[in-house]
Amino acid sequence: MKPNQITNQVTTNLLSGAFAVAVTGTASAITYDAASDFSATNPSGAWTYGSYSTANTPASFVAFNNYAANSGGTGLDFHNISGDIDAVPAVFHNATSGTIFNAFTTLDVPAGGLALHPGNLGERAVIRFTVPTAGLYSISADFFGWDHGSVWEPYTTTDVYVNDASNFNFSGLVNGYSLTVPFASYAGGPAWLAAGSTIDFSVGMSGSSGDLTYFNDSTGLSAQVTSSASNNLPDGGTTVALLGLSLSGLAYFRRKLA
Ligand SMILES: [Ca+2]
Repeated sequence: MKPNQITNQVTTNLLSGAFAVAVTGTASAITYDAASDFSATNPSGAWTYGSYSTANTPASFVAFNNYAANSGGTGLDFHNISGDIDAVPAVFHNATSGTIFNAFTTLDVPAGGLALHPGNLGERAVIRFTVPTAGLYSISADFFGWDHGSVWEPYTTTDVYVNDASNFNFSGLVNGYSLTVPFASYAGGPAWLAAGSTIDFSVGMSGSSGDLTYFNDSTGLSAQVTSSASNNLPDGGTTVALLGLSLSGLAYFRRKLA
């Protein structure tokens, strides 16, 4: 091996090393968790808290404009509409380290729990995820009945939806206390979503055809949206792949010169 061949081999290894670091450093999945990401600001990152003014019509989404920490002394932090006499529709969160029992005399919220409550006019409470970068995304979600009720209604009775433009159209009913309804309509792997498109997790007041009231309808939500690792590479990885080919070609060219 000639000295310049040794130099070329070292250069190739260094370039390969740099390439490997570049891939490792940028290609990681990102999970957005609605509950752990909960914030006093609205919107916050990828999440916006609000409601539909028209039943189950995503185009009618309006962001909440009021935030109340420790609402009513319950320990729950609320996003809702300023001046709303019932304080609902709302999205709220338990940031304490323990379960809050009997909040407003009717509901239990575990530590770190996130919940939605519909409005008296049929407004759906909504947590909206806005896609930050075009690419592949997967979703997992569970809805929970967290209201043990009162004389007005015995427990959570809500209809729940996960909607986006084309990939996810899940609906279910939460009829009961301490009940889990999993997001179950999408299990085919990640779907491609455009930047700026939205995924709505929403809760309405009617858990069954016979229930048309919004009383005691607090519904928990655990929701995670995960961005595939390739989303974080330039052009979904295409540029980096071409860069790798280019470096290989450069090394070959230098060897030929030697
Ligand atoms: Ca209801």
